[in-house]
Amino acid sequence: YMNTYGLHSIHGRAPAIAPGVALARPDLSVWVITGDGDGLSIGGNHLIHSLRRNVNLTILLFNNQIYGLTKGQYSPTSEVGKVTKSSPFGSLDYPFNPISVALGAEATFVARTHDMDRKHMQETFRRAHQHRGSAFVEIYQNCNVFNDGAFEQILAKDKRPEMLIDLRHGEPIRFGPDGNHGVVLNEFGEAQVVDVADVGEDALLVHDESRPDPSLAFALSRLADQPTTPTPVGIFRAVHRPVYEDLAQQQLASAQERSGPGDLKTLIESGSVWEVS
Ligand SMILES: Cc1ncc(C[n+]2csc(CCOP(=O)(O)OP(=O)(O)O)c2C)c(N)n1
Repeated sequence: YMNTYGLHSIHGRAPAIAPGVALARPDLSVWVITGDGDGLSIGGNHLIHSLRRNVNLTILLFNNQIYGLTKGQYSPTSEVGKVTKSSPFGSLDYPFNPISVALGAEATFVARTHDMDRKHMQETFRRAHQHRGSAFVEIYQNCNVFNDGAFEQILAKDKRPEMLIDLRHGEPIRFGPDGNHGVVLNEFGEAQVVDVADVGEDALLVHDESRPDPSLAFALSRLADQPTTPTPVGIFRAVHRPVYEDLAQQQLASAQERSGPGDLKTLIESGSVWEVS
C-alpha cells in the first residue's frame, strides 16, 4: 500500500503546478501523470520548461496517440494521415517523438516503457523515482476504445522479440529472437539497425545512459519515429545536474545570510507606498 494524495490541475498545467509543490515540500515524492494530448499539445510549453529546470519530479506521459477522453481526436503523436473525428481526410501534422522532445528540452532522465510488460514498467518507474531531478517516462499505452491496436505491430506478443530493443546500460545493443540484430552508429552518427552476422559483435554500439552529451540518446530516439519499426525501450539517459529545489534553497539561505530572515509586511510596506482615498 502507498500513502498518496492526488490533485487535478487545469488541462496541461500539471508540469506548472507540480514544481510549486516540489519546491514547497521537498519531503514529498511528486509525480505528474499526463498524456500525449495533455503534455504535448496544451501543456507542451509547461512540460519543456519543467524538464530543463530539472525540478525533482517524476513525469509519466501515457502515449496512446489520440485524445481519448474527448472521444478520439488526433493528437501530437498521431501518425500523418490519421483519420479521426477532427481530421476526417487524414491528419496533416508531422508528429512529435516524445523521447526526442524530452532530450531536446534538456531532461536529465528519459525512458520509455509499455503497457504489455509489468516488470519492465515497474523497473522503469523505480529508476525514474530514484532519479533526483526531472525524470521523464513515455509509456506506450493502447486505447482500446478510440485507438485500438496502435502499438500492435511492435507490442503483440509474437512481435516483441523482433521489434523491441531493450536498452541496457554498459551492454552492446542487441535484439531479435536469437540476438541476431543489433544497433551501430553510421558515418553520420545516426543509429542504424544491422544484422550482427554482417558487422560482428565488436561493431555494435555499447549503450551508455550516463553520457553528459545527449547526442547518443537522441540518435537512439530517432531509430523509430512511429511504433512500426524496431523501437528502443528502457533508459535512454540518466545523468546528474543540480536540482532546481536545491539551487533555490541555497539562494534563499545566502539571501537570508546577507539581509536577515526578512519580513513580508515590512517588504510590502517598504519603498514607494500610495494611499488610495
Ligand atoms: C482547458 C481545456 N481545454 C480542452 C479540454 C478538453 N480535453 C480534455 S482531455 C483532452 C485531451 C486528452 O488527451 P490525452 O492527454 O492524450 O489523454 P487521453 O484522454 O488520451 O488519456 C482535451 C483536449 C479541457 N478539458 N480543458
